[in-house]
Amino acid sequence: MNTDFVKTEAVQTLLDRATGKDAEGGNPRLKAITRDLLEAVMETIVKHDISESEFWQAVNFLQQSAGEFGLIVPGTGIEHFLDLYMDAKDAEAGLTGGTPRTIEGPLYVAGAPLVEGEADLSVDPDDTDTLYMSGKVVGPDGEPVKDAIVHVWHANSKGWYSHFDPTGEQTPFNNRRRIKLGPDGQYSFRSKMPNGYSVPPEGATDKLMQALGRHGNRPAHVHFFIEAPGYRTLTTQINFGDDPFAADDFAFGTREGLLPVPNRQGDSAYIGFDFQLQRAKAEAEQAFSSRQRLEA
Ligand code: MBD
Ligand code: FE
Repeated sequence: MNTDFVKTEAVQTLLDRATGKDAEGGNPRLKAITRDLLEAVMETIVKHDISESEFWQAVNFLQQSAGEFGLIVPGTGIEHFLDLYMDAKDAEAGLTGGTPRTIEGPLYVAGAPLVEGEADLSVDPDDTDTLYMSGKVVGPDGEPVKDAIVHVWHANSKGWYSHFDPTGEQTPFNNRRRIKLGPDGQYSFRSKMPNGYSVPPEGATDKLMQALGRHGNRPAHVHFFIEAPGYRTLTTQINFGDDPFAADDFAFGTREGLLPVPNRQGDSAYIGFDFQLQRAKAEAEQAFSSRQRLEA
C-alpha cells in the first residue's frame, strides 16, 4: 500500500478529531504541530509496512528510554539539526560570524561557583595530566568583550561528569565553574584532562546505537556557555582534535573551528582558544534558551 492511504477521509478525520480541530479549548499551535507529527508517524507506518508487533516494540522502547532522552536527542542528530536550523535562520537574518555554536548536551548543571581570575576547575583528585586553557572573548570587530561570564564544564579522566557520576567519586561541581571576566575579555583556567564520554552500556541509547550499527562515544571535549551584556549568548564546545573520535562523534557536537589539538608537554597540555561573540540586536538575543536544566 502507498502512503496516500493516510490522505483518505477516514484517516484525515481521525487526525482532525485526535488533535481537537473543532474543540474550542486547547493551544492552536500545539494542535497543528501534533497533527503533523501524528501524520508523519502514520505515513512512516504505511511506507515501511510496520506490523503491530513492531509498532508496540517501538512504544516499549520509548517507555523504557525516557530517562535517556537527553542522550538519544544528540545521538540521533536532532540536537545538531537544531544548530544547523538556527545557523540557517541566522544566515537569513544576516547574523553571521563568530565562533560556531554547537550542542549543549544533557550534562550542564546550573549554579556552579562563580570565580574570577585564573580558575582551577578540578577540586577532586584525578591521576591524569593538567589542561591549561586560555584566550580571550572578543566581539565582531575584535574588541574585547567586557564583563563576560564563561560557564565551563567537562568530564573527568574516566569520562564521567560530576552530578552524573555513577561511581559517586566526584563532588557536585568538580570540573564546573562560571568564570567572571574583566574589561579585557581574557580568561584562563587549569583543569584535569577530560577523557571521551561513552553512553551507559546496555542503556537505551547504547541499544539504539547498536541496532543502527553505530557506537556511543564522544571525543574528549570541554563545554562552554558565554554570556555578556550586549552580546548573544553562545553555546559551544571544543573537542580535542587529536582524539580518536574527533571525526566520529556519536553526538555530532564536533564542528570545524572547534577542534583544537592540545599542545602536550610532559604531564601538561595547553590549548589557546579565542571566542568571538555576535552583538545582540535585541534584549531577547542575550538570553539562554529556556531548556530545563538541573540546578544545584
Ligand atoms: C556528553 O558529554 C555530551 O556532551 C553530549 C552532547 C551527549 C552525551 C554526553
Ligand atoms: Fe559533554
